[in-house]
Amino acid sequence: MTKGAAVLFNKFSRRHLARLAGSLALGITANPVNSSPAADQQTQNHAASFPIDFRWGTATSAYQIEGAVDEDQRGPSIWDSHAHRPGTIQDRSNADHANDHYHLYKDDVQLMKALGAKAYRFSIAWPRVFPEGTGSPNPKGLDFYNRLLDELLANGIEPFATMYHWDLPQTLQDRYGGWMSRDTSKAFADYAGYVAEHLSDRVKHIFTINECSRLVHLGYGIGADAPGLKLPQQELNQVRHHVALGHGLAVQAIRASGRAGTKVGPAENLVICVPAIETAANIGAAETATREVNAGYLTVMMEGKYTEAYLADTGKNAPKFTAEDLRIISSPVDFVGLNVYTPHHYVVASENVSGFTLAPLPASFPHMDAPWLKIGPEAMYWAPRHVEKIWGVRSIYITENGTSATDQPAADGHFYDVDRIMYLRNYLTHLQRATSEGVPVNGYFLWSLMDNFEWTDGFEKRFGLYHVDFRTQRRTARLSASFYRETIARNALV
Ligand code: GBH
Repeated sequence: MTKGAAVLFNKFSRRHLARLAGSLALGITANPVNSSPAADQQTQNHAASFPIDFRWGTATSAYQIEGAVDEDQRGPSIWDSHAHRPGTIQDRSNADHANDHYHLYKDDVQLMKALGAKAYRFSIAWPRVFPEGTGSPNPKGLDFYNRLLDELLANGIEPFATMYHWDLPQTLQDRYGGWMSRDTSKAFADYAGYVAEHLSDRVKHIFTINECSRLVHLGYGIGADAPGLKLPQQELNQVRHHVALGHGLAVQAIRASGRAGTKVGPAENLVICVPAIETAANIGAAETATREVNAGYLTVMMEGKYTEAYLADTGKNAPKFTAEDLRIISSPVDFVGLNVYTPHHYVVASENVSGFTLAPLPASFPHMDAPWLKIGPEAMYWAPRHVEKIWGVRSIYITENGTSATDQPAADGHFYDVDRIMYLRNYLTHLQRATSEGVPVNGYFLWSLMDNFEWTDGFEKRFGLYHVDFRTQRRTARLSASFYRETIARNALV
């Protein structure tokens, strides 16, 4: 399959690639499509305008790609149970096999290499390393990540590891009710420390938890995601607190057990508040809104306190916590990871008590291949800019950005996912705006390297630069893979 991918790249002519290069520059030139040598020149200039050591990568997560759920003593996770429960997954699928990355990881590293990507964000499956959640580690589970790391490094790709991308060991759900108990927060820290101790000779950047808010809201609030619970408000707020606590405890454990210089931070889906019109008043209001709407997540992690409005809103249902908890939650981090897909709110300054109005989105607001995937490229500017401005964060990674799309093979067999390219080009233009203004973004991980198990959407939503045929496991480069190689990755070579 690796060969197949390379062949496909070669079928796109230089002229074709030059045109692609010209189109990335769309955001900064009035003269868009141009296949003359000047277009190549523009690309060079464009690329050079990202910081020289900027990390360009792709991203995946364990349960979404690995498969091999019963191999080498991996324990069951809450997502195995959830996906096998009737009625949970759109296409009635599960990730028992998924992309079979557990066996095909070497080929998949070659896919990254073919893109020219120099970094890779993946997640470690807790139930492979500790099948029971706690207790005895499973050396065979850890060995998979040893092999993966060695393969990445041998191919010049820098690994960035996420400790928790939602695949909680089922035993911890059974024993503690998962994140309903702070025993799970502690177990998470023990696991994270163990992994850091064994892998931080090769992994220098570690993310704690992927998207706290999604796992809390969808997993314990509305029950769509694993573990499929619909908790009353107080218990839900307590889960949120335990997840934040798990993050903080893991930061401390990774520092205590990892090699000196190991860097650690969260990978959050910040609720992004965009100023509807860029006036000073609206920008200020958008910052105020960002602090409030993220109160249970990034705000408490950065500030070590829940905002007054959050405590007032939750009232008698507020989480129970100690001052010590808040100190742990706000343990200093080395960077903040941000998953940026969509603007969540457009903000207008207001005279009301909060100082802001969240504008309702008209039904006409455009979106990509899912109603939640609203198209607002400026979210890619405002997310990191707010995080720097509000909390003084000095290092930011875009840990995910991308879109699903419905392209089918054309008559010539190629996947022309021009809508994905449109989406990426526009978001990247705003990322460039951020870095060129000095917002300290150090890297970008495109979601996703390849189509994979998209949680409750099953295999129906495809986010990959590579198309995957899940019957044959054949990977085929889409046009967006050429876009990545010819424009995005070139910057890493400047
Ligand atoms: C990320 O979440 C995940 O980290 C990643 O694993 C996933 O594959 C990727 O994005 C693509 O979705 O259906 O109306 O309830 C992205 C943020 C927040 C997007 C919750 C989906 C559900 C909206 N997600 N949202 S809805």
